Amino acid sequence: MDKTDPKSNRGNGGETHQQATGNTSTLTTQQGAPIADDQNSLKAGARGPTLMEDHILREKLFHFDHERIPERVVHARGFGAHGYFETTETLEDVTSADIFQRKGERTPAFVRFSTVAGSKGSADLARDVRGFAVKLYTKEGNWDIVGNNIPVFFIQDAIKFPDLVHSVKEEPDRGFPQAQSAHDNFWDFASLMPESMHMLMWQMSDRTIPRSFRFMEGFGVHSFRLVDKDGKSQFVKFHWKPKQGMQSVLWDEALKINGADPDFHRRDLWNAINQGDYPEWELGLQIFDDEFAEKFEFDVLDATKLIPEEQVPIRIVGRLVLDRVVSNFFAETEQVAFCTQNIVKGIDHSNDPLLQGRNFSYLDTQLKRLGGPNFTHIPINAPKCPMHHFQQDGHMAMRNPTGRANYEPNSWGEEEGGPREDPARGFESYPEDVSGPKVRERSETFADHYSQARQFYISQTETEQQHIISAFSFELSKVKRPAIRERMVSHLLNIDQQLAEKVAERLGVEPLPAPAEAAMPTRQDLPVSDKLSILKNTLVSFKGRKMGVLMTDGYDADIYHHLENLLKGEGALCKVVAPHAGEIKSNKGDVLTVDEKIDGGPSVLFDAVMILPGIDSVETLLQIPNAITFVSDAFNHNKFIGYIESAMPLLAKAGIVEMLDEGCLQLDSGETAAEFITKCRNLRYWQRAS
Ligand code: HDD
Repeated sequence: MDKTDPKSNRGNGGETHQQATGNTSTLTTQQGAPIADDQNSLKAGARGPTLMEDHILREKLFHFDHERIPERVVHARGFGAHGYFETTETLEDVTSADIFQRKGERTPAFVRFSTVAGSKGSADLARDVRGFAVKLYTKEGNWDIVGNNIPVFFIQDAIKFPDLVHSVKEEPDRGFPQAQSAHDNFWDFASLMPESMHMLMWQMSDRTIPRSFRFMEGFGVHSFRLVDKDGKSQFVKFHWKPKQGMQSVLWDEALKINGADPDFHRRDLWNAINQGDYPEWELGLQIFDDEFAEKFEFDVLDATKLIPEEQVPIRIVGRLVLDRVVSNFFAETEQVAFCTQNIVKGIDHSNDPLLQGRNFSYLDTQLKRLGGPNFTHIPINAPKCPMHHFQQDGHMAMRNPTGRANYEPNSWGEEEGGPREDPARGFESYPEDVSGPKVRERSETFADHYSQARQFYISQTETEQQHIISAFSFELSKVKRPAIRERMVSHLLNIDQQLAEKVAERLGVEPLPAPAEAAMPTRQDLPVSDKLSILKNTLVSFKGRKMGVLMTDGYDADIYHHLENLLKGEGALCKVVAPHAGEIKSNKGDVLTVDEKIDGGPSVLFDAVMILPGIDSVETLLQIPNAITFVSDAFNHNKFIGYIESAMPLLAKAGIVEMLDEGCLQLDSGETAAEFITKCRNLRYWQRAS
């Protein structure tokens, strides 16, 4: 290339982009005019000022300057994927919803998972509720189930939502902390809102640090209504049950994962789908009638309460499969607009005051976020069934009614008159009797704030209870004002004495405060509900999980390949972690590509680990601090650890040789490898923790 050519500064080592990519399409302006030079602006002389005349530069900068849209006011950080919902049981007996009428029918779906508090660029493993929003493109209109991975909510009335969100987000004077509830403002608000106690128990449990989106449940939270073709109605709660089972990480892992891979959850979903390991959830319905609602211990319109599955069993009616990643994050994941008011005939809202407020808020927020009333023209939001209406114009209108008539009724006849109502097919609200004085009041039936919080706590395994105690202690230790800590302890005393005492001890709250004044005493008679625990419901399987194998040159090829094959058979992944990137060579001379250099692949990124140094090269690992923490962290996080004899010096340096337990296994034969995988199916060796 001629260095004196003023156009030689093209980047890519002097190649044009077309040459570098082999792409033959021509770069154009937004107006479609081909561009000859995208490297240099138009100037008066090579060293002179840029000319205003440069329409190509101006168009490019104009567009770039306007690339951002407001992030969601909550749930800003999210990740979406496409898939389908398959009806596995017809429901004509309880609803006229078209999606449930034909067994085996598939309905396109889009799902967005999210955290709540953090900004768009925050880390995935914040301790936070996860959003689980599902858009079902049914043949009779879009139906959105905008849920969370927790079946209850912090507040009972939508009027408190802005306060809740303000309190958990960054404190307004200083602009931090980011994506954390561990600060004064959140706990100040929460401790003044006894109705949040049940949700706080869930928030402080392992539910809020899921291993991945694939391993969490989803809930529609509110009671909705199902309405059948004769107008008869029953209540319903929606549940998504992961076929992969449930799994969470430890808090210490969450903190470390955030450093090692802040995109851990989105990368996991992206990789799983691209590898053909499609995550799947069953849709379960809890259906109950007005009679049950009347006699149930709590108000079914109160979003801080759940109905234990033991009381109303779940009926599985379909499955949701995610089988396609987005092709453009902004176009799909960022622009998708979920709205609780997107329901279809056969489904209806209930009078839950939280839901009623949401039905305003979601539509309203899209106007701000997406810039106008035509956001349903964006492909990800558009129904996939025919739609005809007289709504017109506005910013960015892509579809306007055609023909003469843009109003209704009209007398323009079939051709020109446009769409007409269809009383038989159209949406009908359930004609519930409603009357009452206009009041700003909370129903007395919403007043019990502690009983289900207690039921949740006593339903957990001892390990899970320990995690809850630790989480409360950690979060409240970040609170600076002692009165807030004390107030929280006084609430915990209404939930469980031991829980309160342990948290108080760790916070140095002494003496114990008096229990908080309660509108209703805590019920001691609610039974343990096993379904509320993650660990009591662990699916014994290593499918979809990841083994990290710490290796060096000279590794034993037989052991590695045997393990790798077993993992493949299990539907799990095997990742090579080594002191250097590139390749490593086995004792037989064959070569493996390294997946992670040790400092980029700590054991927190894996579900179980294997330590497989070359016979003579464990010394290399002993010199690397990250190799030592790879082992000690895996042990402290109760992971299953496989090792070969020559790894012993590393285990010794990690301080675990004296403590080797049933969760650690020396592999020396095919049989022991199989035994190791069988152990790994339990996901964690929790006995180590106790
Ligand atoms: Fe909400 C977003 C879930 C109460 C107002 N919410 C949002 C998202 C999820 C939920 C999953 C993200 C959707 C997406 O991925 O785009 N929200 C819930 C659940 C609630 C809840 C399960 C209680 C049961 N939300 C709630 C209330 C209000 C809102 C009470 C207001 C009165 N939520 C919003 C919002 C957001 C939102 C401000 C922000 C972005 C958006 O809607 O599209 O309108």
